[in-house]
Amino acid sequence: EDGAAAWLRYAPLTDSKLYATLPTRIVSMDNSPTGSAAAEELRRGLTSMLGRNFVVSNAGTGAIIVLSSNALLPRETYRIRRGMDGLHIEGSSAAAELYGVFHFLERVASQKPIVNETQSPAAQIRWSDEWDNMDGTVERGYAGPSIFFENGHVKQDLTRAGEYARLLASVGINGCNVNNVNANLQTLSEQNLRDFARVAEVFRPWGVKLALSVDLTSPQVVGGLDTFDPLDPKVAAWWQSKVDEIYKLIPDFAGFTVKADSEGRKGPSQYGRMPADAANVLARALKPHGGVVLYRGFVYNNHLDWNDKKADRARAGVDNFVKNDGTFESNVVIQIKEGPIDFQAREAVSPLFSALKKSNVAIELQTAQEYTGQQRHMVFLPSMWKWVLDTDLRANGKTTPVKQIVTGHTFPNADGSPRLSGFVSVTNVGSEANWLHHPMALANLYGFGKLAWNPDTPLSQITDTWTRMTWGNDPLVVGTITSMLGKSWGVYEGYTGPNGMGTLTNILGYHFGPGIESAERNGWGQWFRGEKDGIGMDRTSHGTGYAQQYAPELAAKYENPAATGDDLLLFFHHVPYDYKLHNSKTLVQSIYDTHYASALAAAEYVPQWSALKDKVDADRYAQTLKLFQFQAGHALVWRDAINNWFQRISGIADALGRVGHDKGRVEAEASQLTGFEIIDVNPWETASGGKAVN
Ligand code: BDP
Repeated sequence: EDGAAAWLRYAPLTDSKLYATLPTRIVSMDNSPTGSAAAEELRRGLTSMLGRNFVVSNAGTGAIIVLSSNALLPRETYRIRRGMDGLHIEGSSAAAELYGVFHFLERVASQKPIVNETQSPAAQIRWSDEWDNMDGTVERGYAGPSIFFENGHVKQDLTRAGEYARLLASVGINGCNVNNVNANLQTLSEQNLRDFARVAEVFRPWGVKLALSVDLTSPQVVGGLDTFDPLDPKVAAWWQSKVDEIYKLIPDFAGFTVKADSEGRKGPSQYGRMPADAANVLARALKPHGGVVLYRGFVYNNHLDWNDKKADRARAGVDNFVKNDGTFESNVVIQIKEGPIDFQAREAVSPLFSALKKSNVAIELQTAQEYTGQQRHMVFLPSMWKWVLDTDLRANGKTTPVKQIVTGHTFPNADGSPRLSGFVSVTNVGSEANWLHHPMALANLYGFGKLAWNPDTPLSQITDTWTRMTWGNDPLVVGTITSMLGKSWGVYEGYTGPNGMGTLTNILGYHFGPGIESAERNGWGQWFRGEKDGIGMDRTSHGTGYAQQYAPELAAKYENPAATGDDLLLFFHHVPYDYKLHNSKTLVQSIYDTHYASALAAAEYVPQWSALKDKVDADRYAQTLKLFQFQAGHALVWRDAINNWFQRISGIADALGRVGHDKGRVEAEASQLTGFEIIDVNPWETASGGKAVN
């Protein structure tokens, strides 16, 4: 198996007693492309899993499975119920029927009983964003070239794009933005739009709507105007006619994603305008067609002054957006990264979620493991996302977990209805057969869909069901994989950057492997201020004041190092290396110990996985084993780089004498070498002994 089927393998069940009485005739009342896709999916899945021949017809009575729409159900809702004549899967729309079918198939694949149930999604926006460039590369993509583009154009063969939409639909994702947020300036050219219509077409049967990233200079670059000032009437007119042109080609177009005034992208600030001015001009053009603008909250200055102790990139979201609160059109949604910096192994939850009280918001999560091991390390990210979604931001002094805010309930519309809101995953799949490179990384995309549908879904349910569908129902397989996934975030955080330091990876480039000092003394603001006297960013009111961007109860907690908690300590405080943690160790000793324990835990994935050798298929077994072996070795590189650096900067030796004295280790530079030279490595801490062979 090459993993292309992901969790939709529909492997034959070894024990199918539970479904023995399931009728084999599927009667579909809905002949729309989506209705037909649902019926065919059901036929295909059940035939394959149960080894009986299921057939689809348009009418019939008796023992049947009926697929039909039911306009009385709420938006995007499905209902599964047993009736006198058989089993009914109903949906408020064809897409909802499809969600019901996938859910039903998932119950069968994971050998769960069929029960009567009605399910609705928690929020309307459930999108996957892909950072694909039109030349076929994928920014922060770790699984090969784009499935959408090549040589500057949309691909001729979009088979994989259609298969991807099926995968997205299977977990309830209803929108997909296919081009990089750093958008090609020609995205909206006539030719490109005709090509994008072909992508929308292969998405359509799966109920996945196409969205596009657009650059705000388009009126100038594509339209030939002399300005892109959002308040200029010519610019507004241009956007309106461009949007009308899009809807002629793509009637179900979802909308635009906008990255502006950030990391070199131009934006409204060029004309002294605000984010709302830019978002609204697009939103007004989209509104008559039902489209939305996802305006990214990721607006910051990447030329900050490291010497300025008040400078803090984390502040940027609130500083830039709160003054616009209440001025956005009703179809603008502010898309906020889960943390205020950039997808680190752990950061505080963005305070912008609770600071915007009169705006629509969505949470942006990153399935692509940019800072979390790039799909060469196993990290089950839903553990992190759940921690974020459950974080109580105490808006208005009340219980307001992030999940309540991003599903529109904390700050509802004036009429009491939930705000337009939701979830966006930056996924970045590629052309490799299994979409994301690491077989375990698929659990992240699956888990994203499940949490976006219902953020209260227990993690254990996500790992259990995904494992059963992906690897089979054998108890040892299920037990081993769910337990490995369950601890993997903590393990990765432990050998990279614990205590809220950030990932401590190479910052100025590819974001992989240890690169501690690369984060400091540059304008990008991903600093942790590791100095002789101590480490951590002082974000209290004595420092950058960032902690005050939270609601008062939380601000008070984060002002105080003891109350902050060890997991985010260095995100908020600059403390000496011998600062005592709640675990009663000094900070630096805890860092040494955590790195040793976590690297060991990563090494243990290898024997744990090896025990499954004959219980999973040989190809995926071997591929995964190699990745675990790599992770085990790379975790050692991480461990030693970080521990050596801490020992040198703090001047405090590891109480157990391990750091810098690795027993049994032979350095390459200590060997007899012919035709090679020994070189110094910069930064020194990224190679053991600071040396490499060239
Ligand atoms: C950072 C990535 C960069 C993206 C940027 C963004 O390193 O490639 O363009 O985020 O989200 O994480 O816009």
